[in-house]
Amino acid sequence: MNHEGLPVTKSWKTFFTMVHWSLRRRSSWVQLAGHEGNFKPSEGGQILKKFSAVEEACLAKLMTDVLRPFVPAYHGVVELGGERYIQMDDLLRGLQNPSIMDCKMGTRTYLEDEVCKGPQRPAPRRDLYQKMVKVDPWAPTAEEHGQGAVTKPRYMQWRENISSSASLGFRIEGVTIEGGAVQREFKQTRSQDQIVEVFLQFVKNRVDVLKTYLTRLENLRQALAESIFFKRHEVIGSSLLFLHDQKGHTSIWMIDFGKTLPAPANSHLRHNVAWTPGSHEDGFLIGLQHLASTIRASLDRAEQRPEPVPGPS
Ligand code: I3P
Repeated sequence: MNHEGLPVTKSWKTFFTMVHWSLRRRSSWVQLAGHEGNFKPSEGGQILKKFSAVEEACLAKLMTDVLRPFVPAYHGVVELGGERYIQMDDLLRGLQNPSIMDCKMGTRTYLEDEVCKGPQRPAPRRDLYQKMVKVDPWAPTAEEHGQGAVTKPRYMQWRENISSSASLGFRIEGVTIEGGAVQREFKQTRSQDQIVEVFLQFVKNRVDVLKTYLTRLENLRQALAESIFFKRHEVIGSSLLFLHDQKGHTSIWMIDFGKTLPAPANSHLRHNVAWTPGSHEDGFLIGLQHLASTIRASLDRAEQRPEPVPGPS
């Protein structure tokens, strides 16, 4: 439970996965979404996302906040087949073969509650151990190897450190270029230089797209500085979704609020300082600042490269 008495539900596979399906495989969308279980199509350019009280509370508040232009429009809760869903705008509506990048924001990607100490210590998990050794067989300690399991906070902190989350306050989760296959192999994409190369492939060296992204990020920064919502919430596991298409539509959206919780009443979140236990700081603005400098560096490089970067799609 959080301070408002809402149950904290798990965040889901990203919006990014769902929106990709909705475009690429329209005929099998329902079937695929059914398998996924968290999304359903809806009428009139909207989508349905499985209900989460935490996310619903955030979207409802965001609709009256200065951040509203940066969030998919929320249209309330609907019930379908005995399940509740959050209805919101499909951000890909009207886009042609869009390129999409999901950047998970923050220096911390787990909730403070997930690091309980003492008798409530989180149970070691075999699945997370297996994911860890797949990336780096040397990462687990001798004890973890012995157990064949690691705890979730340990796994999440390791993920933050092998990627750019810990150092830059954001990381690339997935990319699709012009409607191509989803690329997810970014777990060890850590340095700004590596990320610049991904951005250049993502935008196919387009200076105009990078400039529009930079302007949108600056507008977001200004809105965050004024936002009451942002002052009062720790934003964990939320992403910025970068979208552009061949017709020149370019935008950035804040998505995934399943782990965004109201901060305790007496806390004054700054969002630009390192987390210490109990501080509830998320490092969101550290990520925003590094994203802007990464895009600026990409812009500099794109201006020096006349030819489009050969992308993987
Ligand atoms: C997952 C990722 C998710 C997290 C999930 C991790 O790791 O960090 O954010 O879900 O935890 O396994 P990876 O990206 O390496 O696949 P939450 O954000 O909901 O915590 P889970 O295994 O408990 O679902």
